[in-house]
Amino acid sequence: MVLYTLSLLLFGQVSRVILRRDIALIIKDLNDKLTVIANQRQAYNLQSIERSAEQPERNKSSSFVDISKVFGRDNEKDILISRLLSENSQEERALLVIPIIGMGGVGKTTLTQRVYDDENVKSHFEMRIWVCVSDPFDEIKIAKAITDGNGVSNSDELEAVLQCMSKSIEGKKFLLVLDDVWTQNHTKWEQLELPLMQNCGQGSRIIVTTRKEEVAIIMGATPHMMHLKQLSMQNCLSLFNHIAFLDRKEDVSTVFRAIGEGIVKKCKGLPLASKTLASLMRYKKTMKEWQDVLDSKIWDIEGFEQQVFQPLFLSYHDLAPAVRRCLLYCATFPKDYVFDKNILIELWMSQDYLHSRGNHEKEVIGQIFFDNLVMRSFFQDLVDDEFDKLTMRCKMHDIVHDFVQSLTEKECVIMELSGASNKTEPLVSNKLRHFTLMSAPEFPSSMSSQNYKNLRTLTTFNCKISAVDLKLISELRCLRTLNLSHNGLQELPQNIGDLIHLRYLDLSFNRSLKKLPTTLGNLFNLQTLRLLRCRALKELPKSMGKLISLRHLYIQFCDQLKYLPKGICRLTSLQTLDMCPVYGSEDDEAFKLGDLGSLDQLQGALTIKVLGDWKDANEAENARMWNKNNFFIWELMLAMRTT
Ligand SMILES: *[C@@H]1O[C@H](CO)[C@@H](O)[C@H](O)[C@H]1NC(C)=O
Ligand SMILES: *[C@@H]1O[C@H](CO)[C@@H](O)[C@H](O)[C@H]1NC(C)=O
Ligand SMILES: *[C@@H]1O[C@H](CO)[C@@H](O)[C@H](O)[C@H]1NC(C)=O
Ligand SMILES: *[C@@H]1O[C@H](CO)[C@@H](O)[C@H](O)[C@H]1NC(C)=O
Ligand SMILES: CC(=O)N[C@H]1CO[C@H](CO)[C@@H](O)[C@@H]1O
Repeated sequence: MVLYTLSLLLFGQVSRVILRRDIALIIKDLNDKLTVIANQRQAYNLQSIERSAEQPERNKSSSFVDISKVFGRDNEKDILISRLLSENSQEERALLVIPIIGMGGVGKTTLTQRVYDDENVKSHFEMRIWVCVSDPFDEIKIAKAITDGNGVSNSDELEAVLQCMSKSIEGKKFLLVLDDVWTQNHTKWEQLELPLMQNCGQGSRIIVTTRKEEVAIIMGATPHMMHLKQLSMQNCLSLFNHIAFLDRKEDVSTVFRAIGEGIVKKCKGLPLASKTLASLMRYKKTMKEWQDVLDSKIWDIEGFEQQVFQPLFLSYHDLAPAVRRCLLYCATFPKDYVFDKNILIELWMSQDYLHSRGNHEKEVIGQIFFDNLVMRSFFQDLVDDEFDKLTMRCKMHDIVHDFVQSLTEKECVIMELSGASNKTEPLVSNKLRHFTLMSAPEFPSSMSSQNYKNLRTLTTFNCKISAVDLKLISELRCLRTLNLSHNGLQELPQNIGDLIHLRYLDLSFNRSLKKLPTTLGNLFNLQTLRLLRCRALKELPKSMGKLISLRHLYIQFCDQLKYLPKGICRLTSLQTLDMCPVYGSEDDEAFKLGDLGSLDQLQGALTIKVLGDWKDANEAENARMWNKNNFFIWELMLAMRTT
């Protein structure tokens, strides 16, 4: 926390180190108390917190309960819908702001989501827009989100962005959801509200969800606010039972119901708390385990919002240590981030959090850990990926995110830089291991200092970095994970090959990146290389044949790649190869379709792209021969020239 305040005082350019002070303090306080209690656990009954399962549960078949099922709130839903649809509101203004106020975990977002997806609501509005706002309130980001794809302006000038926004909503009856708003700065709100008000169609509505009534006040929307109260005991219990007893036999579960009721009382009407606890109890089989949770001393800890953090703590402490680490790693991502299961597993692997057991590959262990976190409700909103059927996407509730961030405040720092400044001197503790840089035009010059020599992860989000300094790279000797995707990189420095601990490298979406240095081949620990949509990339270095640890190579949409280096056929650990360009010429340096045969670990989908002057299409037919277990050719793209 000291970190947060100091960086603002001393170095004005850091617009935020993302961590909300109040919540972090509460969690720290809880954590301290919990540690004290744990130290006295002989005297108390805390075994259930302390003892963590040796191995995580592995029951995939039943892991995905429908925890999105909603109990209660029908009344609130009807009221909200009628406010959205009513045309003859006494309110004269075209734009009506409806704040929904309630404590964290009470279900504001869930209620809003239900209303947002209601068929009547859908057909009533010409446009529906959902924006996750969080803290801080960034007008430019919000305005851009509202504009979305319509006449996007690349400018970061507030005026220009607002104009663009005004145009995109002009005369339209829209429903705008601003989820999780914290700002109490009237000016900031006004800047956004005025153009919305002036340009919207009659009957437009804004729903604002927030934990603070002050937010509704600065919006001048108090007459329309809705207080979302805690769920009734009955509904909480139904929710709890729905999850906790899902796959138990009736006669068994009745034994537990009484204890369950006691546990639900501790949730004080918060659906998130009930859900978290229910997901924990689902895997507790004995009466004693249930009683231990009910009698846990953690319930005696007093404090603001403790109702929602206590269950999270219980559930967290019950995880196997290895799974805990994987959960905490999520603190390196910004709020509202949409996680991709496969990427997450590759990242955990890069940090050496996954150890293969028996004949299970690390990826399988990662899959088990992921399921485990889903089962415990640490992740939510699970959906299959629209484009890639082999992975899944999910999100993390913002309170869970607060929770993991506060447990890692010294190790993980997310820093957002404002505007054009490059002189920032971020304050870094020597415990810093994972560093996420957001919205920076380039790496702050201070990064080439000793402070970062212990970094394990360096990630950029929404940055526009065009060059990586040799000196910076030379400092990052311990780096395992490097994400430089979505920047404007032209090239990589030669000494990237010195980062011999690197296991995960993402350079995707850098459209100007023409080639990779030969030294890349020195990264003999590298497991994942992501080069998606590097559209200017003409070839991969021959030295890639030395990347003997490589397991996942992503090169889809690298349109200029004509062939892969021959050396790829030595990468016998390779499991993922998403695209294989083959060029129809007798070049010995080129990887041929026949070479696929030596990669016998390959799984999943592969696009084969056949380019050039192909006289003989038989080779293409050969590709069909590797139709092995787990491996299928997704698409055979024949781009033969017919001239
Ligand atoms: C998984 O769940 C099913 C259904 O509840 C149960 O029959 C089975 O024994 C469980 N398997 C393990 C390994 O716990
Ligand atoms: C409120 O927001 C405006 C516009 O961004 C800013 O200039 C002002 O300093 C902010 N006021 C406070 C008290 O933060
Ligand atoms: C920082 O920005 C200034 C201009 O704003 C520029 O002259 C200088 O070269 C930059 N420093 C670095 C290290 O990029
Ligand atoms: C890497 O950064 C990009 C945006 O800069 C982001 O979309 C992506 O999810 C990040 N990946 C990881 C693994 O952090
Ligand atoms: C310089 C350059 O082409 N940068 C591109 C890198 O990739 C991002 C995301 O696709 C583009 O927005 C940049 O223009």
